[in-house]
Amino acid sequence: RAVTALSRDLVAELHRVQALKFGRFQLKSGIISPVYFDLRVIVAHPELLNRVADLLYQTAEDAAVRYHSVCGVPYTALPLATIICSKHLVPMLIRRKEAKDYGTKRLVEGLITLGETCLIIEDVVTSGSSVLETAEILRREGLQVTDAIVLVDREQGGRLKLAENGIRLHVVCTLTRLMDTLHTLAAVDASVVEEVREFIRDNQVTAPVPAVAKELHSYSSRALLPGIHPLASRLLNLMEKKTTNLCLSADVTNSEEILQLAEELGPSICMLKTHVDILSDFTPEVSSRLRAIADKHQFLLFEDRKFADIGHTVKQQYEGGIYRISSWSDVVNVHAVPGPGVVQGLREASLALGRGCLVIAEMSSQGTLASGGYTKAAVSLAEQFPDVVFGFISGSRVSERPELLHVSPGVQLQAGGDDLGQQYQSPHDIITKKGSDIIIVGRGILSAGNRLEVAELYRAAGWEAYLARLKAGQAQT
Ligand code: 5BU
Repeated sequence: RAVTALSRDLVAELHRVQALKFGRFQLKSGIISPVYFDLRVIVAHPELLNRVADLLYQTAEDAAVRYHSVCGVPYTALPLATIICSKHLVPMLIRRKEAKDYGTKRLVEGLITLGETCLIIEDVVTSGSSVLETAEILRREGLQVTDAIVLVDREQGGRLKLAENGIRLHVVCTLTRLMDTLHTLAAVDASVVEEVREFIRDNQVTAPVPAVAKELHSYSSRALLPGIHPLASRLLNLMEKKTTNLCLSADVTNSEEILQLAEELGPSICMLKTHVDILSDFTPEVSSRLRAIADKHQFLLFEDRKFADIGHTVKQQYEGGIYRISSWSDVVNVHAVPGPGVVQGLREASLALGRGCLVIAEMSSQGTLASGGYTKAAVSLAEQFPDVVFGFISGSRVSERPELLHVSPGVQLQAGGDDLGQQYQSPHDIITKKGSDIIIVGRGILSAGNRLEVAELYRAAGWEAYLARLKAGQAQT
């Protein structure tokens, strides 16, 4: 198998057209670098453009990467992706870079088939964040991203960051190799080679503390924040007291089983999430017994009802029917799609009974439409009703306000998903990287032989992640 690498004459050519420059350059991160790549210039040199595209394609071939489509990170890699797709008859996807208007405009152009794999093409990787940003947008559209091909790796830690996010990086040439080649071509002095070597050594992006960790203090201190919803305050306090940020999603169909789960796992959880409409033998007695167990073991009840109608209907769905949800469930959630009326429908009963509501800002399912502009609109809807809404259902931190809680479904210790579009993240990633507060786990626990033992594993994983986040936050301040 041919091993792909940047040949000496190609390096010389890139240097000649000034696609790489030496001096003092400010990078996106603000760091001053002695070397700078400007691959944009190669569009003026069609032959060179073709050769670079061929090398990228060959690198993917050599690594036996499998993919259905190709997406270039805008803008520099766009022509490269175009050439690859055109020559090898691969469907291309174009990621839009303009953030504006993304409520109305598509973020990705091309044919998206859920679950298919898209290969990312990029010119230069530094921290990996540009590749990751494109990968996240593609993933939100329901595509898989497993591999990225890059012409030059600046060796500052991007490879590791991408690996942590499930992306293998395949590199045509490292910065070190490139410098060696330039030196043998007498294009740069030994002193420049040394300067670049030192720069690489001193500018590693080692697992940065996510910005979200900085302002997120302990659960108990957030419980005291002025203006915090009383239910959020109660929840945060009981989490700290019981050392748990685990919410069990008790998705079983038999009432005795759910009561038994509540009783047995009650001490390990901060909240028990129900879908009462999947119980085949629901009676009002079930909800009142659940209520008693919740009070005994000090956890909240959360009926995952996802209200999505006009306020007038939602009010009746919340207070009436056979489930009379407001009479026993501390927490419910709403979709933002109807607008403020959906929260207003809950308001009266919620205030009278001391209940609270979460707004669904993101969903864990593949191809969810709750992203981008929709998520932003859901956040501003939530922030309008601090007396009713105390947080979000989301897969990441969507609001900066520390008094709002983020509750995340789609959590399992093993990565993956199910065959109906569910996608899982680990407790560690959800809490430390995504800045969420509470993990919701269903089948991760329910499918275990010993549910209590596995629930304790999840409790420990979630709590350790929270402690790690606290420590990282303290180190910053
Ligand atoms: P699982 O077994 O851990 O996949 O269960 C997840 C639960 O969370 C299940 O009850 C869903 O209805 C619920 N859920 C979700 O998975 N994703 C979402 O975006 C929302 C709710 Br909202």
